[in-house]
Amino acid sequence: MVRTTSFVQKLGDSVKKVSESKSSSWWYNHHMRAASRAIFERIPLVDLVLEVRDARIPLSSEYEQLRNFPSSSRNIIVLNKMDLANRSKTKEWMAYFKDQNYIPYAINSHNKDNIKEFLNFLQAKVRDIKRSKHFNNSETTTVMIIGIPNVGKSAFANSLHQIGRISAAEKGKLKHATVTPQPGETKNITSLKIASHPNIYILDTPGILPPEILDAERSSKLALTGAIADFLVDQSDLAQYFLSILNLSDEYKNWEKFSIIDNIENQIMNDHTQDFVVQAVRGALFQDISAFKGNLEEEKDMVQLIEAQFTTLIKAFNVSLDSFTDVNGVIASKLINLYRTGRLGHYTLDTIPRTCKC
Ligand SMILES: Nc1nc2c(ncn2[C@@H]2O[C@H](COP(=O)(O)OP(=O)(O)OP(=O)(O)O)[C@@H](O)[C@H]2O)c(=O)[nH]1
Ligand SMILES: [Mg+2]
Repeated sequence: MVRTTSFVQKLGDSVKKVSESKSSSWWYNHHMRAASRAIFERIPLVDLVLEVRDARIPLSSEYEQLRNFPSSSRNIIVLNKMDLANRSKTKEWMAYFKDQNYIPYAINSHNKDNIKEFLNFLQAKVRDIKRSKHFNNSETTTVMIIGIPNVGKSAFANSLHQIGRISAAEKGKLKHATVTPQPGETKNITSLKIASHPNIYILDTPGILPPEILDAERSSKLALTGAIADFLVDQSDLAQYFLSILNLSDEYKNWEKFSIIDNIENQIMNDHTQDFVVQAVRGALFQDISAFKGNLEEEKDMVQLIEAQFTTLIKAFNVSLDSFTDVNGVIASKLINLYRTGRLGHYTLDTIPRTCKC
């Protein structure tokens, strides 16, 4: 397999350099170390732990520190951002985790129905725990959300808080954990009430990465999905890595209808929703890949196609060559933004280990 190797290595090397650099103020800094310790101390004290992972990278987004605790029925693996992952692969990953005796749950934190179903599931689980421990129902249950940065812990906590309060017909002001597309946003542990009778509180926590990530492939996937701050990696490297994945997938085959759009520039000017830009980008990528005669298993051919795509995308994104010195950087950021919001297909980047009997 080439395929994505040199792109992976390049990205992985730069992430490794940053993680090794003691001067990096972002990576495993004083605040991350303190938060990691605080979370570690609380794990044995809470009733349930929800380990949020990114459904696009169910293994690479593991919260490694949790390995120090025996896996138990108190731990649930939440595969969040399922709307961005490949749907059938998510089903396979669910089967994999069940096969490994974990309790997995796939979710889109922005989907109210998903959150309602999850709340019902969680309340049933809490009742089971209370029955087995002979607790009475008035006792408060604490559930802690943990995970690496940017997997959607705060978005998930907010949605549970909102829907939980509405279902319980509770009045009063809603709290709000900060949600942003940048990793490393949450700095403190915050408690949000998500259910009454019995009372359930959820603890949102800061995202924690391992002190060092040595595996280039894992680093690249973390960077592409947004768990590592963008300013630490070259955006063009990220975009090249993404294009190498797209070019070997079947996703672009759905975009043929966008490749016959004429007069792109005029239409972009008149379209205020940006939908047209997305269609123009899909159409351009479809044309480039389907017209390419090389062998994408060969690295030099893949590089050649990606270079051609960067040129085509200048027009599709309507980027003016006069306005920017780093045109490739601009194209790269725009492309990554579309990928991360699911508008350039749904990819699950991790593959299931062979040991699985599922
Ligand atoms: N498409 C999609 N986006 C999501 C989902 N959940 C969260 N997001 C987005 O992912 C980004 C990160 O969400 P946060 O909730 O801030 O992530 P976090 O894990 O709390 O991040 P840190 O506090 O930095 O560790 C935001 O742009 C969210 O809107 C989801 O299920 N689907
Ligand atoms: Mg957060």
